[in-house]
Amino acid sequence: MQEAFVALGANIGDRESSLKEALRRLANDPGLKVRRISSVYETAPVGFTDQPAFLNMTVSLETELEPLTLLRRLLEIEQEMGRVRDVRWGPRNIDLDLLVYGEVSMESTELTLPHPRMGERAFVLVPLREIWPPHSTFPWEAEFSSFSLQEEGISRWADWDGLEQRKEI
Ligand code: PH2
Ligand code: MG
Ligand code: MG
Repeated sequence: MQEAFVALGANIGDRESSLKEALRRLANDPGLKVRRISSVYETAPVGFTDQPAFLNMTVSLETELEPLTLLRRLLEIEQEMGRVRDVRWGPRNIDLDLLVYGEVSMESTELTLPHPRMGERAFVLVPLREIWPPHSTFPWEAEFSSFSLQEEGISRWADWDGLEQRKEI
């Protein structure tokens, strides 16, 4: 059994419902067990900045699926949820990114682990650090410490429990 970490993001449509729907699909997948769920953050767009603010969060999963199989399952959930890919780094109703898979380090055209740009992204590291196993060192602590949440345009939106209570999942 491996522990994998996934980033979720949404910035068009009903962002909250999209995160919940993605979580529901992960939780209902027989090959996956959702272990930890971060708070939800509202974050200023990075990369292509002329687009609406995102909601971002992270989850950890227990799985026996191989990394590529897990990646393909995540992309499949995006497809099932009607994700349209057009602008790179552009608006999306749901984005599921595989960040970390156990201790695996790999580089291929389809998948690089850990995710190659995660160290620069406060919208990834802030929710990821929240759910990182408490007794192991967070590998991006230096990058994390260099961020100012205000400068990065990140604010806490809700904790997951609060979000679940607002609307039925
Ligand atoms: N995702 C991107 C590009 N820019 N900015 C924020 N704040 N959050 C994201 O999830 C995000 C982004 C490409 O996947
Ligand atoms: Mg992404
Ligand atoms: Mg993606």
